[in-house]
Order: sequence, then structure tokens, then C-alpha cells
Amino acid sequence: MSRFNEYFLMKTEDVIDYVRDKLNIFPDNAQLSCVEIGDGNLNYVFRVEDVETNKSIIVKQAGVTARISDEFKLSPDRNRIETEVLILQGELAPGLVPQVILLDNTMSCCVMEDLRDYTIMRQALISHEVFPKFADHITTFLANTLLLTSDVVMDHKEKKKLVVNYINPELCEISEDLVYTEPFNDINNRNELFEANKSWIIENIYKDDALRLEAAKLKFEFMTNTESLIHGDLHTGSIFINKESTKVIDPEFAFYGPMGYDIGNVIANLIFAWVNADATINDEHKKAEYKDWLEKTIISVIDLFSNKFLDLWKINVNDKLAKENGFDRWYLNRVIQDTAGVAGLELSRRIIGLAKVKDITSIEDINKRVKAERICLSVAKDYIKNRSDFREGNDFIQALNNAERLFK
Ligand code: SR1
Ligand code: MG
Repeated sequence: MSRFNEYFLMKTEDVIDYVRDKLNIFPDNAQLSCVEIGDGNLNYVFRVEDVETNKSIIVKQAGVTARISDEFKLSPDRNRIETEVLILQGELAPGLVPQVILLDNTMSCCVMEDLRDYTIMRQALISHEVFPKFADHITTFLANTLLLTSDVVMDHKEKKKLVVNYINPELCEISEDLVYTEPFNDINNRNELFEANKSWIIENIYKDDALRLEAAKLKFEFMTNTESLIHGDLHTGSIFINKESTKVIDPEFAFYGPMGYDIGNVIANLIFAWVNADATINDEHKKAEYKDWLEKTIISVIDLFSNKFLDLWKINVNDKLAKENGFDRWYLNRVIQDTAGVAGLELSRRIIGLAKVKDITSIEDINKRVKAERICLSVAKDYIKNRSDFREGNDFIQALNNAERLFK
């Protein structure tokens, strides 16, 4: 009887046995090595390699608590959700997610292709690399996975079955708390403010009742709008990239929620890269060039998404009433407004809350980090409070440039 018939959290030696037991990928006599390479907040990620041929695969296992803290008790069922969603997204957006090799619900783990020729996008952006094809790739991913899983396109009963299959209460609760509730007052006592910005945040964020009211509206949109099967955590740490190709990974927060949640996360994380560049590139010409590429990318993410969404709508819409003239644009406008709101929430929570991003924490100069955080929080307030004014990519950049001017 296999020792992998009952769940336990594996160590590297176990993972080698596991791969030999479950898969026929490596020859019986192959010498295998295994290292844990995960740097996310929740799971354990192992690379298993044939030492002789360098052929490798990834084994990802979910624990019963988050890797970042035992405070978060989490069902390992998130591994099933992640793997099933990867398979579905691979059908809807071919080539834009990694290949799944195995799903094992008993061990709460999955095996997938090793993306060795790729870098985690956050790291690459911090190193100021450009990816000219990113906007095109990510907008295909967003438009396809979001619109094609919605009621606009799907048979409504089939869609409801997916809503049930992807109920993800524990991971949703993390987002409800960390993204929506906690950044706007320290209600759970978990926020981690950068000391030099503490009083500014208390004055400009915690004391802004109108901002909290808008966050409340967005929170209940997130909790009640079963619009599309969303990725649920689409930051630049969930993207593997190189010059030619983009792969979206880690959809363990996936559930049926509002489309704008995914698009807003992409926008906010490009803005983190923008403030990082502003703070860390010394050569003024290179700084301007890199910020300009990021601005153009942000504009393209919104505008290409909108074009692809409307094109896909024309071909795929099935609901009879959704074919009504003008409904597509009305619907899209709502998604873009929600995108602005979510971008503002993500910008706020990564600075105020406990789950930080390296783009900000790696800024060593205190004054430059203060400025970077204040730009993010100022544009965040604009996105959240005035979200109904946001229609096009340019609107997002104008708000960013307005926020930058406040701290010149
Ligand atoms: C306790 S988990 C903290 C954060 O890490 C994940 O990547 C999500 O973004 C979550 O909010
Ligand atoms: Mg993740």
C-alpha cells in the first residue's frame, strides 16, 4: 500500500518518493533531486529534477495553515480548486497557464510543468525589465477567462454548477478581511504601517469615512456578485514571464466573483512597479523611459481588454437579452469602474496591511519609500472614491500623474 494514501505534509525526500510512486516521467534508475522553491504566502512548491538530464517538474502541496502564519487555517481543498481552474483556464486561454500533469486530492497536491525559462514578473519588474507582449497576453487571458465563464456566454444552469464547484469560503475570507476591511481602520490589529508614514496614513486613510463607505460598497460587490470565475489573486507574483510568453499561475483564490477584481489587481501591481522605478532608478532618462513603458502597459491593459471583451461578446453572447443594443458597453463600463475600485483596494492593502509587496519594501531610502507609499495611497483614494469616472486606460494614468504631482 502506498504511503501517499493519506494526507501528510511532505518534505523534500517524501516528494522524490511521491514522484516515483505517482508518475512515469523519470526512468526508474534516474537520480532525482528536490528543492523547495516556494516564496508565496500559502503553499509549498518543490522542484524535482533528473540530475543527469535536467528534466524537471513542479510539485505544489497545500498545508492546513498558511505558510506565512498559522493564524490562517485553510482547507487544503484550495489545491483542487487551483488545479481544476488551471485546467479550465488552459482551455479558455490556451498557452497562458502552465500544463497540469497530475491532481491528487488525497495529498492536496498537484504536479505541473516547470517554467524554468520564465521569471516571476514582480522580480523582473523590480529589475526594470520590459515585456512588450505582456499587455496583449494578459488581456487575452482576462477577456477569455472572465467573459467566457459569465452568464453572458454560458448556459445559466451550467454556470451555476461552476459557482458551486468553486465555492472557496476560506480564501475569500482572507481577501474580504485583508483587501476590503482591514486597510481602512485597523479593526483586526494586523496592519503593519511603515513608521515614517504612520501619522500620514492615520490622518489620510483611517480618518476618511467616505473612503471606508466606498470600501464597504466594494466589499459587498465582491461577496455577492457571482459574475465570472475569477483568478482571485492576479498580482505580478502570480505571473511567470519572459520576452515571448506569459503564464498565469496560482489561482487558488479562484471563485465566482466580479471581473474587475482580476483586472484591478493587474493595474495596481503595475503601479507598484512604477513607484519602485520612480524611487530606485537613478539615471533620469532611464527612469522616465521605464515609467513610460509601464504607463503605456497600464493603458493597454485597460484598452486592449475593453476591445477584446467587446469582440468576444459579439461572437459568444448567448443570453437573449444580453444581445440588446448598448448592453455590452454598459456592462463593460461597469467592469472598468469596478477595476478602478479594486486597483485602489489592492494599492491600499499592500501598503497598510500585513501582506506586503517587495516593490515597496525593497525601497531602502526612507524618504523615497514614504513618497512611493503616498503616491500609491493617493491614487488609490481617487480610484476608489471616483471609480465611476474611469472609462479608459488614460484615465488611470491621469490619476497616477495627479497623485505624483502632489509629492513633487
Ligand atoms: C494570508 S495570505 C496573504 C496574501 O497572500 C496571497 O497571495 C493573497 O494575496 C493574500 O491576500
Ligand atoms: Mg499565490
